[in-house]
Amino acid sequence: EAMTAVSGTRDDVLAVLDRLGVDRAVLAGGDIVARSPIDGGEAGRVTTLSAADVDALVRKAHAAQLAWRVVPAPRRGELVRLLGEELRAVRTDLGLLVTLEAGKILSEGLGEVQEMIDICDFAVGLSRQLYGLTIATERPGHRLMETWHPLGVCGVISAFNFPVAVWSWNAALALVCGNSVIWKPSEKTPLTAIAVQAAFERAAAKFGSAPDGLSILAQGHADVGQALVDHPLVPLVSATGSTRMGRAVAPRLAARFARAILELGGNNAAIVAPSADLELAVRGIAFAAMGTAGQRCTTLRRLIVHEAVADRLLDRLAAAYRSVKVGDPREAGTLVGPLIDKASYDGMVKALAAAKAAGGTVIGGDRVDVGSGDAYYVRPALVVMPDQAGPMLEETFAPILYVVRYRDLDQAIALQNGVPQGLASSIFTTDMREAETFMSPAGSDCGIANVNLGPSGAEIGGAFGGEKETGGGREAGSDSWKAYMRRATNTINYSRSLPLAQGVQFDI
Ligand code: UN1
Repeated sequence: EAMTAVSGTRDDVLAVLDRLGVDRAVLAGGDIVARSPIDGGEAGRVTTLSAADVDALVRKAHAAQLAWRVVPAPRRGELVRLLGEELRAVRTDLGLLVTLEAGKILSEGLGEVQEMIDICDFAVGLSRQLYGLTIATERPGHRLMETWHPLGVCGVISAFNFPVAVWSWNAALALVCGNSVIWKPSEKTPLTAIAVQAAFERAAAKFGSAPDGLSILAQGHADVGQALVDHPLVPLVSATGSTRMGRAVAPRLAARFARAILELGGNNAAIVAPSADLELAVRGIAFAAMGTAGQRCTTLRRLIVHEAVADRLLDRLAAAYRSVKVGDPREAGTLVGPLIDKASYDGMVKALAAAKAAGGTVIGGDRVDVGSGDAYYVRPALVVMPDQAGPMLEETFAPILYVVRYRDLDQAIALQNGVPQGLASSIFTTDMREAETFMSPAGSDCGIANVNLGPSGAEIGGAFGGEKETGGGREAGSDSWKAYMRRATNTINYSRSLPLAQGVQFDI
């Protein structure tokens, strides 16, 4: 497959940075390369911090937090409301920059910024709802209640694939909860981070009285992330990335009793039952498996299909895989953009070879020539496996959908749960018993379990995250905010006597 040469990202990046109010001088030099996976072109280099710089920044963020924690929460919400306004104003351009830097198609780039706006709105509402309980006390003349207090400096380590939304899930909540934020973005997406920081600074300027250092961008390599993870003034680190990264981060946080919100690998499955609406299933599977070129942590990677419908479904899927438009994500009609880099492509090649060695039949998966050797486009791969084994048990961050057949639902659920990761899952069925069983305690073991849609594309209103090797963290909606606060239990004695709990007598 050859297509017209893809190029011109450097000019696009410079133009969009101008519109986003980011000085082109940020590209003047440094040791992080700002490049676009669309053509592999470099826009310039960005300066980074070293681990030794982190201490001063954490101290600055800490000082900011001490001032911020006593600002009333609804007032803190006002800053996040202004951030949401800034994001609305730059939605199109920031979305385009996500496309340029992460390679997402335009509607997904925009969707990511929309997700930022949504979480800001959610957090503004929350800023008046950081409720603690009042609890029935066993003692007369007493009141028992809980109060939620700000926690401190929150570290955020994010990945290339959601270069802006993940920061916002954490930052919007952390800020209304009375915390400051230090963000170490992926080295692969430095420019989107700079643009987001600029939007935050405009919001802070409009707010007027935000302490300096409330949100700090710390670009750098793994040593900068590690310095954040090890800093005693950082009580919480929210880290998104591979399970390998999580294994490095979690023990270090545990060693100093800091909190971790870990959003690690997913190996997400969909079950297609005999009663499924196949038309709808094909569309749901196509978006979940091929969208974002298979580079979401929620991407559908395993399809578990009932043998009665497997042939029909596979025929339709194979047609979709053959026809889906792969190419420049800036172009209308493109559904699959580039992989982020060569390492990602190499990982896909390796996984497909392993799948073949394990008896898999591969449809698609070839590299697509775009006239630039430094860009890595692939036709998504559909791999029919004899059983769930080999590379199917791992997360390969590329568009590979493995397919296995099943006979009965218990077997399908066992397959769904039979991998080390536990992020997202789904079932396509119109049988109420099957759907409910899938969502029951004996069903999917994931943090996300959907019915009649794929595992990806979560809204911000729900808690986002997963179990097992996915790390157990929850971000965004529901009561995820509680992770960014500390809970104080308060007992107040308004009587003139001192009744002890559990009826203990201690008369002196
Ligand atoms: C991720 O891939 O890191 O559910 C997050 C989704 C998105 C978030 C994905 N809202 O696909």
